[in-house]
Amino acid sequence: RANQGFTVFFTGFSGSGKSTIANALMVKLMEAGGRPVTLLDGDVVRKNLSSELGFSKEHRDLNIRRIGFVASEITKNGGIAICAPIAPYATTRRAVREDIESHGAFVEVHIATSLEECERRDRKGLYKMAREGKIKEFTGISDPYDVPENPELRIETESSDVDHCAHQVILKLEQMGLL
Ligand code: GGZ
Repeated sequence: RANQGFTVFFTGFSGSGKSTIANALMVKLMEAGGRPVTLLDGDVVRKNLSSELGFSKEHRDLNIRRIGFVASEITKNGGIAICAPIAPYATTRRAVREDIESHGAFVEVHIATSLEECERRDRKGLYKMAREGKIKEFTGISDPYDVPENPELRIETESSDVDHCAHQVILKLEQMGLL
């Protein structure tokens, strides 16, 4: 078990801290050494693998299924995949979980930063544009987000720093016998 492949799948709002925590986790896993780690970050995937897609339910689902496919190939070959899309639909997350669990472990991590906090930070100004109607179908504002009911881990970012959040994932992976 200790050398089986696995996927850490982050989900949460835009600006919740998924990318930041995913990057910190990647550094920790690489320091731990030995195994290749692949980060499939939301905006990098959108630029390279899903560049023709928008944000309708159909397109978001396609995007998540593509990410899930790549992660399952990595997991199958004994690697570590870290995914960090919004992934707003529970049924799509479930489908990806089932695909990956046939090859290794799937660790769903809900980055539970509240919408209010994401909008207050508004690092990229996207929430303001969404409120003004300049961006349509914006998750949390004019598009749905299904809160994960049974994630392996839920992280409250408002009370701890990035390093602590990433460490919580490491502890969970150890607890699951994956590290
Ligand atoms: C949500 C959007 C939208 C809409 C552009 N809704 O903070 P960001 O900028 O870097 O993260 C968001 C990213 C979401 O892409 P994902 O591939 O993670 O979404 S999904 O899992 O639903 O496929 C945001 C930006 O793209 N963005 N328009 N309408 N986020």
